[in-house]
Amino acid sequence: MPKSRSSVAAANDRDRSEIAYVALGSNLGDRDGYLSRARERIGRIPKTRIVAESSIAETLPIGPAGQPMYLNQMLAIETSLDPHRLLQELQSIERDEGRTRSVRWGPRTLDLDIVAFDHTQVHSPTLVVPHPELRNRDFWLRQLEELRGVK
Ligand code: PH2
Ligand code: MG
Ligand code: MG
Repeated sequence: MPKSRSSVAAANDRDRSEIAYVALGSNLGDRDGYLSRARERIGRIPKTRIVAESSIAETLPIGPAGQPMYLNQMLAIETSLDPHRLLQELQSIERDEGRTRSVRWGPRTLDLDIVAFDHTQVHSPTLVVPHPELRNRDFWLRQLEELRGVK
């Protein structure tokens, strides 16, 4: 028997949308270009729209020494995608923008992290939200404040 429309939708969607906070980071190559393409691509994720953009901060690299400075930004998005589906979409954008996964916390062209949801927590082997590093990154905390203040 063919799957009903509702059971197909249930695999990827939630009943209602919610606000997610997505961190953008880049410390290799044309950093502004990577962030700008990331915003453009995130705006085209299905069932998702950008609600607000934080300012862009230049930040000291956390992790192995000798890396270039980062540009970091955060977006508030409204999405009805399931958190793991959203993660897949973000990882696909990272791959398209030349991201390779080698050194932990090493330099990267584009890093997209789900930092928090307004009403959901996730604890799975592939995704933890709120992001475990949120409390340790003052620039994320500031950008999250900025975004929660405007919506
Ligand atoms: N991301 C990392 C490792 N180190 N440092 C800064 N300044 N900004 C980041 O976004 C960042 C980092 C791994 O996700
Ligand atoms: Mg990261
Ligand atoms: Mg990441």
